[in-house]
Amino acid sequence: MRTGRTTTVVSLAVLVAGALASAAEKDVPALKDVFKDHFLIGGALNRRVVTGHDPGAAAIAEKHFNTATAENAMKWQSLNPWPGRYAWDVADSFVAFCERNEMAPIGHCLVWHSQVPRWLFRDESGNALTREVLLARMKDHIMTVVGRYKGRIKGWDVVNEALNENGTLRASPWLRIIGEGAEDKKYDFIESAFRWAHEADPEAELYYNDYGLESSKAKCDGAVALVKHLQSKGVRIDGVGIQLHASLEHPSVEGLEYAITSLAAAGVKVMITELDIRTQTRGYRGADIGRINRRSTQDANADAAETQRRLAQKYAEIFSVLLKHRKDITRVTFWGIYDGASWIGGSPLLFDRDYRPKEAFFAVLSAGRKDQ
Ligand code: 9MR
Repeated sequence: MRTGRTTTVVSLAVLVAGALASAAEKDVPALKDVFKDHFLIGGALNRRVVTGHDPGAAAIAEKHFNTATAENAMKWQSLNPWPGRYAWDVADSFVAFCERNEMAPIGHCLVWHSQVPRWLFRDESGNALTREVLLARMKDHIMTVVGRYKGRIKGWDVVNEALNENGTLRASPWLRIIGEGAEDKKYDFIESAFRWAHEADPEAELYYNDYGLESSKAKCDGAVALVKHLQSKGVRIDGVGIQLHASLEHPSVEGLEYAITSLAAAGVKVMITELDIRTQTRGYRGADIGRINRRSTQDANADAAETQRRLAQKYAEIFSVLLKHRKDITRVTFWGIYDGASWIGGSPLLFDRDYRPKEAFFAVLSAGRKDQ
């Protein structure tokens, strides 16, 4: 059993460690200053950060980021878990946090097949919806959510992860129900989502966001086709987000450059929207959340010095590519702030579990400084 004395000693140790970590943090330059002439720098913020329960992470975000994305708070399941009922608290806190700290807020995400409530694709009797009813639900959701934050969100991930690895559209309920299996209706759900988002907030930028664009040329070509389709219909699309959930071996420089240059050539802004580098060497390593099992990817090697060195090298390589293409890249957002709160476990970010900058942080810093 823990005595009062042990608790005091432990708390003191935690306080001292925290103070040392924040002292170390104070000495380092802010990433947003280092990259200010190139692109915005940001991170995904979770509920604890925006509601004041993780001050260490909030301090890092305030210092280093000039943009932020809601990690989960604006997903359909979080905002609209029951028909007609919305839970705004955390999303409101996210937007307020960004405004207090002068970070451009990014809304994530309006139309996705994941993190959606069960009721969404079924009627009251449990039957599949018709195209018209699903379109009406989508419109209602987009007008409500985008409308609520009108004028306060810099840009929305309007459609997330709609493509397969081979560049065809994923057979999600959105495609199946609204597309009705007809070739000439396949882009309808995407087109409608972008039109309504624009109607709800004409000033907001609108993005398509996906993973694996840097590792599959076919998938990247699919994103280019999607952009061109929207453009041919006169529908606003400002940018494409390359999520960039990387690993110590992936992506190749060539794959990343292919994605950046092909998307830029299609006439949209390119953004890196969910950057992290997976350090575990076991288990499934892609970004398909349906296949992630965190326990199976536990790996003691993630914190080893050798892993940290390789992590720093991979970050340096990625940033050298991003800086080379900076005229086409408007934003780079990390998927989280520090290792302790990453979705993926291991050691994938620039700050460790004690909020201290890692070797990877200094590698990114020096890549930026070389280019100033
Ligand atoms: O980081 C998010 C994690 O907390 C959630 O449990 C997960 C569930 O959907 O979603 C994570 O974020 C995903 C993002 O919204 C879209 N691209 C992949 C991200 C990592 O899974």
